[in-house]
Amino acid sequence: MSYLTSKMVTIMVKERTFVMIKPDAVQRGLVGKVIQRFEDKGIKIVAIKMVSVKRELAEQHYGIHKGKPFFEPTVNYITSSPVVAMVLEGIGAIEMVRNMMGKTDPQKADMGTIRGDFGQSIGRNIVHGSDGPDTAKFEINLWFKPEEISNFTRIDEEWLTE
Ligand code: IDP
Ligand code: MG
Repeated sequence: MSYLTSKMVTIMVKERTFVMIKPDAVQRGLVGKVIQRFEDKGIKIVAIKMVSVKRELAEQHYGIHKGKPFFEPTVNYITSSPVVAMVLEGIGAIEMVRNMMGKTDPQKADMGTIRGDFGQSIGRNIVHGSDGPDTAKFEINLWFKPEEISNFTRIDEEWLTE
């Protein structure tokens, strides 16, 4: 039955997601460690750059949170020092990256997740990852021009799936 099938079948869809290594992680020298986790998982970097984020970009990126008490502090945080912006690609990459990041508040994030292992406070939580397919599309377009994204096959890709 279709409703059972939808729960039993793992859908193998290649996705792209936007990931940002936030200013605290750059300042604390964690860029390599955070990227290493994604590479170790078999997730492919298809675009990467360091960005000193302008206020306008930060406000667009966090536009959905406008009016919330943490909006201004978060915009200030993201514009305070450079970030590393990336497009990552892999099967089910959007949810996989969110799971690898852990809960928004590093105090509540499980150990073994990036936020759980490297962070202490919700206002300094190391990393951002798109929260769904529509957000991923919006954020990739916001941060990257099409020509900044590379289409290529990594040599280990055929060993990631059966
Ligand atoms: P997410 O990054 O896990 O998707 P969101 O709820 O979308 O979490 O919040 C966006 C970002 O805003 C967080 O990653 C964090 O940097 C900041 N933020 C969210 N809630 C708070 C808060 O209560 N205090 C301070 N900063 C917050
Ligand atoms: Mg979010």
